[in-house]
Amino acid sequence: MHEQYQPLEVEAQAQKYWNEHHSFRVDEADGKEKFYCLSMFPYPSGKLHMGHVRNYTIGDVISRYHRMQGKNVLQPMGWDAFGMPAENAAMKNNVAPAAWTYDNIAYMKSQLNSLGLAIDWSREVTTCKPDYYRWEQWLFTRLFEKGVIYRKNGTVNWDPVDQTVLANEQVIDGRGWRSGALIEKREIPMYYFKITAYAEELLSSLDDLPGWPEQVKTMQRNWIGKSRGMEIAFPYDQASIGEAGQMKVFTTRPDTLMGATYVAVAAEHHLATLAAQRDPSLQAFIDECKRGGVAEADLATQEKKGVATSLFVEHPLTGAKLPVWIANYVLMTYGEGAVMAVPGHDERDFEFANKYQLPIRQVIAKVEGDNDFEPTAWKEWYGVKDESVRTVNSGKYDGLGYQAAFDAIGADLAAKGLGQARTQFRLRDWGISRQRYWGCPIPIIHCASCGDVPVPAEQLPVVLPENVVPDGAGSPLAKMPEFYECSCPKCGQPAKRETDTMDTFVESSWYFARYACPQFEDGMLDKKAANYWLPVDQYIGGIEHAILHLLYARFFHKLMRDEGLIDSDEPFKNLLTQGMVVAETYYRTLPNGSKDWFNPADVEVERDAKAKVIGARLKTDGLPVEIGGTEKMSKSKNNGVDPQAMIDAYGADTCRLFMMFASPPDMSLEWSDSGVEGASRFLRRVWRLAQAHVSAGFAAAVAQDTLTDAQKEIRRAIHLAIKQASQDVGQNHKFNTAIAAVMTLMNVLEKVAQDDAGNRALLQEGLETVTLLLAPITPHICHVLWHELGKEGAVIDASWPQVDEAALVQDTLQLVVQVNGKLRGHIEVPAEASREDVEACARANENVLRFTDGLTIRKVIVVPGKLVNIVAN
Ligand code: ANZ
Ligand code: ZN
Repeated sequence: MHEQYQPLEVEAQAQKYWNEHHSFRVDEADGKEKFYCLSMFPYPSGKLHMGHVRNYTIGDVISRYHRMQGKNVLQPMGWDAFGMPAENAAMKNNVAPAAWTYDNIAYMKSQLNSLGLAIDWSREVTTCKPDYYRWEQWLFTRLFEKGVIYRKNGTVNWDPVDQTVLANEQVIDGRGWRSGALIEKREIPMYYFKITAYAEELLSSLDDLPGWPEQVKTMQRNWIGKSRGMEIAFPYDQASIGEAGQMKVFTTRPDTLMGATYVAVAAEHHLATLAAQRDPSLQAFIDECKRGGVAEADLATQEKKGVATSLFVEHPLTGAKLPVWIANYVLMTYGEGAVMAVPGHDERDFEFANKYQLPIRQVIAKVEGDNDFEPTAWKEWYGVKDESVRTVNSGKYDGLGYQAAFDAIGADLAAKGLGQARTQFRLRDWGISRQRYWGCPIPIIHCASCGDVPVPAEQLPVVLPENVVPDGAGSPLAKMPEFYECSCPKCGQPAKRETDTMDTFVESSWYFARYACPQFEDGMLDKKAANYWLPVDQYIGGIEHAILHLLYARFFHKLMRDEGLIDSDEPFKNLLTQGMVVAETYYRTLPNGSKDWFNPADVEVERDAKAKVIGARLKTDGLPVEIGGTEKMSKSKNNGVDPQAMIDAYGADTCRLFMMFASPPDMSLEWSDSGVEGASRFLRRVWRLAQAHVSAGFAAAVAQDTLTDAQKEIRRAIHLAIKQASQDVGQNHKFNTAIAAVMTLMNVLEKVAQDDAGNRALLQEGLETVTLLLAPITPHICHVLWHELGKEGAVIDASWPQVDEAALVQDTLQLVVQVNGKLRGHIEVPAEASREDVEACARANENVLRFTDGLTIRKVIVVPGKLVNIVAN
C-alpha cells in the first residue's frame, strides 16, 4: 500500500477490476429483489457538464447502496441522440450530424467511465440508431391504425427567405435566426398523438405516485388543466349577423351568466371573419393578433386589446342583445374560442371592460352570516366559487351558492337546448411532425389513391440516411428522391414517403423500457424482461423535465400497456429531481454598458477571516472584477466549471465526494474550490489512517465483552455512524449528512492509539465501516481499501454494515446539570439509573450545593439522557 493516496492509480485499478469482472452486468436473476435505478440520459452535446456529473453521481450512489442491500440492481445508460444541435454543428463544421453525434458519444462515454459509474453498458441505447427507432416506427404505425395518431393541419413558423419551417427557438423577435426574415404562420399537415384521450388517466394516476415530489405532480395537474364547467350557446342576432347560428362558449362560471355584458371572440373565430367581411377596417387588428403568435403564458399578462364589431348575440336566458368584440385575450385553441364576458367577476374581462367602457355588473356577493351581502367588496370575489358567495342581481336565481346557481341556470339552459355541463382539459394533442433532418423518419407513405399508408412492419425501419450535411434551407430529406420515392404498400403505384421526422421527445418517451431488452429483435419490448424490470424504482433528473418529458413518458407507458407490451400503469415509481449546480459569477462592465463575464477559474477571490468573499481579481491582470452573485452554471454567464478538469486534478472520488457532501440532492449545489480541496483532504486522511493501521500488521476481531470503557465509546461511535448513515442514505437520500457521520467517526478513529490488540481490532472494524459507508460515494478508493484491509472479495459485493445494538448501549451517561437554567456542571450516572437516583446524584454535586447555598430547591426537572435542571430561589 502506497503511503500517499494516489487517486489516478487507485481509480484505474478499481475500474480495471470492474471491467474485467463485468461487475455491473445484470439479468433477470430469480430470487433477488430487483432495483431499477435510472438517471435521465444525456443529449450527446460534446462533453459532460457539471449538471450531468451531479445527476449521474446521485444515481450511482443510490444504485450502489441498493446493491449493498442485496438487490439485483440495474443502472443503464444511453444517448438521446437526435436533435437540432447536431444539425447546427453540422452546418457550422460541415460534418454530418451522425458523425458529430457518434464522436460525442464516444468521448462522453469515456468521461462517464472515468467517473466510475456502475453502469451495465451491455444495455446501451442510442436513439439515432435504426435498431432503436425501428420500434418507435412500429408503434407509430400501430397507433396510426388505431386512430391514436392522426393527421390534421397545424401551425408552423415559416421563413419565407430560407423557404423552411423553423422551430420556436429559431425565431428570434419574430425573425428567422439565419435569414432575419419576418416569420409567417403557415398551416401544414402534421401528425398528432391523441394524448387528450389519456388526459383523465394521466391526471388520476398521479394519485398513485406517492414517491413523486408534490411540486412535480402539481405542475403536471396544472398542465393537464381539468376544468369542470358548462358549454353555453348564445343564439345569433339575425338582424346584425344575417345568418342563423349560435356562438358557443366554455365557462367554468355559469353561475355568473346573468352578469355577462358582452361576448368576445378570438381573431380566428368565425364571427371575427364575418365581421371583417362587413367592416374591412377590422382586418388590421385581426392580422395583428394572428401575427403575434404569442405563447399562452404571455397572453395572460399582455395588455388586453380589442375591437368592437357591429354584430350581436342573444343572452340565452334573457334574450338581451350582447355586443360581439374581437379580443386578443381569447384563445382560439381553448374551449370554443369565445368567452361570455363577466367583467364583474373575471379579472381579464374587468380590465377589458374598463378600457373600452363596457358595462360591469355585479352578480356575486360575499355572504356573512346568513344573508348579509357586502356589495362593495365584490372585486375580491374573483374566482371564488363555493358556498361563501351568493348570487345577486340575478332575478329568479338570486341568493344561490355556486353549486345551486350552477344547477338552476344549467337546468334552464338545458330545457332550452342552450347549455350542458362539460369538462374541458387544457392539455392539447401532441403534434410530433418536425420538418427537420436529424430525427426519426415518420413511417408513412402518401399514395394518390390510397391516402396515408403506414409502412408495413416487414419494411421497417425506414432508415434515415446518415451521410447528409443539411444546408439550413429546408429539410434535406425532401430534396432526396432516393429517400422519398417509393411504391405504395397497398396498391403498388408510385408513391411518396413522408419526409418529416418526429419530435425528439418521442425517443425519450420509452427508452427506459427498452433498457430492459435493448437487443430484443422480435418486438419493441420483451414482455418478460420489461415486466421484470419496470417500473423504474428510482428515476433521477432535472426539474426542467417536470412537465413535458415526464408526461410524455407516462403517456407512452400507457400506450405500450394498451398495446399489450407491458403490464404496469406507470413508468417511474419514485422520482428525485436534483437541484441545480450554481457558481459565483464575475464581470466587468464594458464602456458600451454590456457585461464581460469571467470564468471562476480565472478569478482569485479574497476572503475575510470568516471566509466571506470580500473581493475578487482577475488572475491575468490582478485588477478587480465585480461579483455578480451565484447563478446556475451557464455559457451566458461564463460560470461553468469543467468537470473533466476537476477529475483530472483530483480524481473522480474527490469529485463525487464533494458533490454529495456539498448539499442534499434536491437542493442547489454551490461550486467551491475549497469544498473540492476539503473533499480531497478527507480522502487522504482516510487513506493515511488505513495505511498506518495496515502496515502495523494483524488485527483480531472485536470482542465486545473484553472492551474497556474507553474502547466501548469508540465502538459506540462506529455503530452510531452506521445507524446515522443507514438512515440518511436509505430513507432520505441525505448523502451529505451520511458523509458528515463518517467524518465524525474518522475524528474518533484518528485518536485511537495503535498500541494494544483491543484497539487494533477496533481500528480494523472502524476502517472497514468507513470503507463500507463510503463505498457507494467514493467507490474506487473503497475498492482498494477493502482489499488492503485484508477482506476477501470486492467491496461492491459486500453488504451494507449492520448496527450492533449491543455496541450502542451506554453503561454510563453524562448529564448536564443546571441551576436555574445555567450550566453548573456534569454528572456521570449509570445508563439504567432511575429518575430518583439521577436527581439525588445531581443534588449531591458540589457545584449544585454551592449555587443553591441559602436557597430553597423548588423543583428538579430531569430530561432523561440529557440534563437535570434545578429550580431554586
Ligand atoms: C365566464 C366567467 C366568469 C369565467 C367568471 C371566469 C370567471 P379555466 O378555469 O382555465 O378552464 N375562457 C373560456 N374559453 C376561453 C378562451 N378560448 N380564451 C380565453 N379565455 C377563455 O378557464 C375557464 C374560463 O376561461 C371560462 O370561464 C372563461 O371565462 C375563460 F367570473 O366564463 B369564464
Ligand atoms: Zn396506393
